[in-house]
Amino acid sequence: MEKSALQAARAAYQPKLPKALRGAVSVKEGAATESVADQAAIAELFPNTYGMPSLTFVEADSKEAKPVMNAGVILSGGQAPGGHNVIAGLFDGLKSLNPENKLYGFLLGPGGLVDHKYIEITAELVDEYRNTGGFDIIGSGRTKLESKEQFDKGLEILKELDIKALVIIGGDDSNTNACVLAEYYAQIKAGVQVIGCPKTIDGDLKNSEIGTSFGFDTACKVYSEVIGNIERDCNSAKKYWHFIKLMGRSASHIALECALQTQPNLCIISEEVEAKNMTLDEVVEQVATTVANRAAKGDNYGIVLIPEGLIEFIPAMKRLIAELNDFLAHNGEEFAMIKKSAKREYIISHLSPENSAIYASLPEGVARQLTLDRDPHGNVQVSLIDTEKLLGEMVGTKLAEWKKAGKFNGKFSTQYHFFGYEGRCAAPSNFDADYCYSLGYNAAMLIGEGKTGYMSSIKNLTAPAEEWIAGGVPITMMMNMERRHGEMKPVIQKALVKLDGAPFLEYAANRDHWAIDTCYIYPGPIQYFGPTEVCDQPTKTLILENA
Ligand code: FBP
Repeated sequence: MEKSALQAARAAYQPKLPKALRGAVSVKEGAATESVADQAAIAELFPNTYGMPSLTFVEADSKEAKPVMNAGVILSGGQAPGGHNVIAGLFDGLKSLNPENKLYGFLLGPGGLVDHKYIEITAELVDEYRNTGGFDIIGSGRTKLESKEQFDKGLEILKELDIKALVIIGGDDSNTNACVLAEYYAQIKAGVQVIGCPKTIDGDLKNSEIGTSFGFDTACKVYSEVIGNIERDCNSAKKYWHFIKLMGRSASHIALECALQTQPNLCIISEEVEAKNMTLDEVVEQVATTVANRAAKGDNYGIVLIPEGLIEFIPAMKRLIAELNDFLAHNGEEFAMIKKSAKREYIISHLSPENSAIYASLPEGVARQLTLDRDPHGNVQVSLIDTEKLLGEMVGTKLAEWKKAGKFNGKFSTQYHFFGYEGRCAAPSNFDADYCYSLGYNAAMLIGEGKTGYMSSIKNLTAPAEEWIAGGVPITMMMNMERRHGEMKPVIQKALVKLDGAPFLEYAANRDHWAIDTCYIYPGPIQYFGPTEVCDQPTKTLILENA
């Protein structure tokens, strides 16, 4: 593979490991754990993997030779910067346990395990991908691993390749499935360990034991660079309002972090909209008021950040989507047969009066987007909904009304942007390069200790990498029971933006000032070489949460 000069230089970068993982390791067991909620129900569903202790690795005097073993790895769900380094760390960690160990990669996500599609990850292959972005070394996919048939089919290939441990790199849903798989293989005594790794740019897989999911750092820095560029353009020409939608299927962590890095005029936080029980019209009013206030001082330009999950957090829209989900689950085939031009009327005539009225009031494009296919986990594909345009157009309509009433006397021209795919495969920042390599290496150490049902955990992330704390967290510890497709299921609790958390409070303390004045910050591109305070800073979210 041909490399750019930067790629060639980055290939030589040796990611930093926590001190405890740099030589021989031994494991220290903590106290027994409990799930975050619904303890009795989770304990009953996971009799073999519930209540295990949390683990910490510490330096040991001498290295114990481990028997030869093969391992497998799967990349699951959306891409996130640093995935290749998780695999590189896992590969190096396995080789440090025993140079004869082999690593197999299942292709295009969990489906590769079920369909027996795999490659051996060799030293030459892994060297091609060190410190690069993307998941293309083996590809990723969203097949949901959940049925006994899939688990048994997977076990056939694991046995054939003599694989004793499987590492699943994924978000909350994929790690939930990893935990179910670990439990099942333990129950049937399959002799296969399952270890999870916390991945997602969305940043919503985190808790007391997992500081952040990998990829969040790089993705936010890439988006913030581009938002900063747009702010500068905006501040130069002073003629547009830019509506920028940012990825994050549910949680608004990406939008909030980018707001802290770039200080836009407004950042909508879905969790706040939900907590305040706001209607779509109230959200529109909030944006229009910001536009009008700036116009009153002659500033007909600005920046609005919008989290892509917003639509599902507006309580009335949430109720509409819930009814649509149920309705389409039961009537999907009939709906697919209806002529395109009649689909809207068909939905309107079948929903409850409240939801039907809301659906009918939505612009054509958004209404259609809400009926598109769900992802394999049953989620509306919010990245396909043009929320930024919906908001911009509705704000335009409101300002036109205000103009007639003499309440607005400015200009309102819009530009729309959606940042998501641009950042998911970016070359990892130093933070993500080090964090991901450590997560992978650490996963190998958990395998070496014979553990299953654990998530690889690296803590103390605002300190220099050598002081990071490596260990494992039982995945059951992160679980609670939630209603999914009409049934109560054990799932990893999603971490939404906390309205009493330090990152949101920091934004809330500054937003009135940022709304009216122009306080933009232009963060510029990720830097790899140079002073630590420029190259090795974690996100503001992590710094504020750990302050
Ligand atoms: P994961 O939760 O699997 O990491 O994916 C998150 C995400 O990047 C969201 O931000 C976005 O809504 C979604 O993936 C897009 O999915 P797709 O890649 O299937 O279009």
